[in-house]
Amino acid sequence: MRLSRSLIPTIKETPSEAQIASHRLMLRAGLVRQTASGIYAWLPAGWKVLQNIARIVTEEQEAVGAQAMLMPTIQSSELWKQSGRYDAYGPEMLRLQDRHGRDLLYGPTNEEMLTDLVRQSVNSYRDLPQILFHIQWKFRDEVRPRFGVMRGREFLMKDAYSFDIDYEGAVVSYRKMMLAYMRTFQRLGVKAIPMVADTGPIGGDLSHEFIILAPTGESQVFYDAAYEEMDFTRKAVDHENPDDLERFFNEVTHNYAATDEKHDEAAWAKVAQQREGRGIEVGHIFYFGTKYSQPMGLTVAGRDGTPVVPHMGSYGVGVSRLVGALIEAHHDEAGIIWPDSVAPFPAVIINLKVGDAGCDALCEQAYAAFKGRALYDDRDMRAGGKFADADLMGHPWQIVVGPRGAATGMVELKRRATGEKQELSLEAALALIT
Ligand code: 5CA
Repeated sequence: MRLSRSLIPTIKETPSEAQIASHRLMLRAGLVRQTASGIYAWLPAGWKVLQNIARIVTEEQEAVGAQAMLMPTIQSSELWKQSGRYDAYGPEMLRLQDRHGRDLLYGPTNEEMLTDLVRQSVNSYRDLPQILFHIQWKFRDEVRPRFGVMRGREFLMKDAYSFDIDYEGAVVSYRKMMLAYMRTFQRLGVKAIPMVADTGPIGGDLSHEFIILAPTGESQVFYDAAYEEMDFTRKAVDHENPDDLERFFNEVTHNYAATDEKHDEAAWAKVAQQREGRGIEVGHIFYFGTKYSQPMGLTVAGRDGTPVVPHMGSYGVGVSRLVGALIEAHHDEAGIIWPDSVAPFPAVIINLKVGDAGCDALCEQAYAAFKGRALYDDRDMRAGGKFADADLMGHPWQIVVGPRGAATGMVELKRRATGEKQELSLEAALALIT
C-alpha cells in the first residue's frame, strides 16, 4: 500500500476521549474510528490486523477439528423463546421488528441458532461429536461501552459450539478447545492465562476465562507466578488422543489462577508465589451440559436406539477486543509494537527524499519485492514526521532509504521492538525480514 494514497489517518495529538493506551493508539494510528457509541469502523490498517487475528484463530480451530461456518447476525426471537433466554437476556439484547411485526434480534451469541441447526440435521450418536464455529459480529447493548474496541457494543467474536453424546465426550471437546486456545494466544504473541471462572448468564459448571495481564484490565485476578514462566510453545499433542489432551489440560491448568468471582481463599493460601493483578478477558469457554439441548428438544438416537440429549459447550474469543489487548501488551511511548504474526504490514519502506531518482528507484524495488504487502511511505514530507508515524503504527521492520545509501543500494533497517538499526544492502534486508 502506498501511504500517499491510503486512508490511514494518523493523529499527532492525544485524543481526549481515550482513557487507556490501546484506545489512544488505535485512534492515533488510524486503525479505527467510532461511528456511534461503542460501534467502530475498521479502517484499512485496522481491518488488516483484525483479519490476521481471525486467520490465526481459524487455523487453530481447524487444527483441532472444529468446522468453520457462518451464521447470520440477525436472529428470529422464536428460538430464544424456546430456550427461555428471550426474556432472561434483558436490555443487553438489541431487539428489532420487521415490517410484518415479527420480533427479531441482533445476535449477542449463537447457542440457540446452532442448537436448532444441529436439531434439524443430526439424528444419531454416530453423527457426534461435532464442533462448529464462526467469526461473526455480535451486538450487546452494554451499559458502559468503554476503552474503545475493548468493550464495544458491536464486536467481532469467534464462537464455537460442541455437541457430544455424553459428559465424557464433552470433556474431550472442552480440552480440544483449551489446546486450540493456548496455541492461538501463543501465535498472537501474548501470554493468556486460563483461569477458573464463573459461568454467568450462560450457565454450566466447567468454565475458564483466558486473561492477558495488563494494569488497565477490567478483571481482578489471582495467579501463581509459575504462569509467568510457563512456555506454551507448540507441544506435540495429538488432538485425537484423549490421554494426550488430558495431560495437556492438567499441565496448563494445575497452577492456581482465578478471577475474583471464583477466588478460593483456602486454595490461594497454599500458593507459594502469589501474584495479584489486573487482566483483560480475551476468551471464555463453557461446558453447560444440556442447558440448551434439553429445552429445545435436541435428541439423537443413542447406541441402543433410545433418544439421548447431547451435551454442549461453547467457546468464545473476543477477536476485536484482542486488537486492543495486544496493543496493551505491546507498546511504548512512541506507539504500537506489533507482533510479526498480526502486524498490518510486515514492513514500512520509508523514502527520505521523494523525487530523488535513486531513492525512488530503490524504494520501488523494495516495494515490488513485497508484492504490495508492505507499506510504502512515499509522502512528500519531512523525515521526522515519517519516523514518528512509522513508530506510532508499529510496523515490525522499517526500511529507511536515503540519497546517500541509495547510490550504492544500501538501506537502514530498524527493528521496531528493539530499536536496533543496521546498514545493509536491500537484498540482505529483505532476506532478514522474510
Ligand atoms: N456464548 C459464549 C461463548 S461462545 C459467550 O458469548 N461468551 S462471552 O460472553 O464470554 O464472550 C466471549 C468473548 O467475547 C469474551 O471473552 C470477550 O473477549 C469478548 N467480548 C464479550 N463482550 C464484549 C464486548 N462488549 N466488546 C468486545 N468484546 C467482547
